[in-house]
Amino acid sequence: MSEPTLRMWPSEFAQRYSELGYWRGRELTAPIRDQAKLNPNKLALIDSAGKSLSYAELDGAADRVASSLLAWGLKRGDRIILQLPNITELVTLLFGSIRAGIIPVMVLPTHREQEVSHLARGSGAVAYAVTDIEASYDFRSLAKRVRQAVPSLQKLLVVGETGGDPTLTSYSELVGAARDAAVVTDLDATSVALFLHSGGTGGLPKLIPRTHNDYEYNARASAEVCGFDDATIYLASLSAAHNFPLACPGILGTFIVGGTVVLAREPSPDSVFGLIAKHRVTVTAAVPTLASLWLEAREFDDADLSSLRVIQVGGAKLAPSVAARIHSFLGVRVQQVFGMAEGLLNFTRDGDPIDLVETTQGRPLSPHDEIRLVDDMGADVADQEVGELWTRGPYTIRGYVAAPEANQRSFTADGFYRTGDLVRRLPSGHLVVEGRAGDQINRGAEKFSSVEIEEYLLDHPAVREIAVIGVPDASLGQASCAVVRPVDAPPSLRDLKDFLRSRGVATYKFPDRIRIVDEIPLTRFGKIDRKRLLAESCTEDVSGPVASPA
Ligand code: OOB
Repeated sequence: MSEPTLRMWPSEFAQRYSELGYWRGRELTAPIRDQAKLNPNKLALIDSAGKSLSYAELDGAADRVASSLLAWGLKRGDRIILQLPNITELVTLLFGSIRAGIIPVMVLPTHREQEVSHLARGSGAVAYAVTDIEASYDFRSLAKRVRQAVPSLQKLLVVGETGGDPTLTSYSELVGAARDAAVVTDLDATSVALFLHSGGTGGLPKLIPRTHNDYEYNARASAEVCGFDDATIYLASLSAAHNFPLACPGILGTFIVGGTVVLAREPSPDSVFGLIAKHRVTVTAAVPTLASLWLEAREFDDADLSSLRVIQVGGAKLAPSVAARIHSFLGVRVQQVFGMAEGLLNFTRDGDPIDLVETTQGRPLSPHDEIRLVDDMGADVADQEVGELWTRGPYTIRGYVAAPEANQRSFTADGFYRTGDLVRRLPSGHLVVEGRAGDQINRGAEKFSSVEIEEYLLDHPAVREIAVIGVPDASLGQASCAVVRPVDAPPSLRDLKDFLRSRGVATYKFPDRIRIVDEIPLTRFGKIDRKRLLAESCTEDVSGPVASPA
């Protein structure tokens, strides 16, 4: 496919970030090679199945994966979709691809045909790596359906059983056959190392190009601010396809300082507490709903968590009461992290007063993160007023891939990313997230665009008009509510969910509630009046508990 034009940092910014020593001109996996030389036998990685790799083994595995993928027929610049749980092979495939100059596209295990096909088309992916069966879902069938829908994507790699299907390639056979040879890389550090995906505004998720330079800085600077060192034992409990556990500081930040990463295949309290006790984990990251779940479970669990010093919490707003309980009940320090796959990260710091740690979402990572808080007209708001957060800096992208309309909407002419977050800044520089502008729903830290779901549901025969809105919810922060003007007999919530499932949409985007109306209010520009709908709120909860499986 023809290369989509990437919007990158103008040369004067690139030069400044290099001169400041933020951008080091190194390939993203080079720090692993460094550690393999410095501490070859140090434990780098261990997963829930007990599979472990020293730094020398991790470095060797990345080389073997790199040469295997090239021998398989992939070329530098090709894109490979990675959709795997937190297992060793996710890490080796990620670093092996990057080292070979094959660009991984990070997809969540919860994504289905709609999301994966969209990201595969947008990236022009030629290969797709999945597991066999995970949580009773057959990812091989999903991969085959996506292959049928996306002509560029022909090569499917399975970590696990191929089930005898000759059109699927087995990871262990492919990589097992590779010779041991260090891959020599001469990759341009200003080029794209990997693609993350956005939570989505105005439709389906978009591709976020992260370069070797900016992503290495992202992880290294995060590790420094969070005090990670070679004694750090980091537990990745959230999906490693997400920026937070991957590089904030996460897996990559831990490797940069020579610590140890533990991978949790699933984030249930049993699994996580067991791993913390077994591996003497010192730090982990959670979204607020997960942190609350751990807190509840801790009432009945006496696993030895004495090694744990910090829980980083981010992805959605953390209630101060939950932050306080993590301190008082778990005896663990909380660090709030307000970040985005597009770049900007904010952290509360170790020495911050406790009230700032519990009630703010931290302050920017880099001295060169530029922050503006603006009103509807793009003018700076007064001190301590709420405004929309705009940002640019050494690790915040300048544009999405192949998304000219989104770029027009989400980036200013002078390169600021319009986050859509409504934020207040305290005199200390700490930011407090007060809400969101626009159409994004943040359901327990899983984000999606209401417009995307409205578009699918408009095809439902019983739906004449529809608006999907985020409504306050005690356990999820926000739940989604479908406000429906029916054609005739109203559809049930179950009907809508079944319809979305048949379309191959990720389950977390299914509405939690439904409200039947005679009319959907519109603004004077003819758009759905979300503010008015929200004010009327979704009181008719016919779905039962929102956290129940869809
Ligand atoms: C993280 O990244 P994304 O890309 O999944 O979501 C970004 C959005 C932000 O724009 C904001 O709306 C929300 O998620 N968010 C928070 C938050 N952290 C993220 N809202 C309130 N409080 C927080 N602490 O979610 C992400 C990426 C890197 C590190 C941490 C989170």
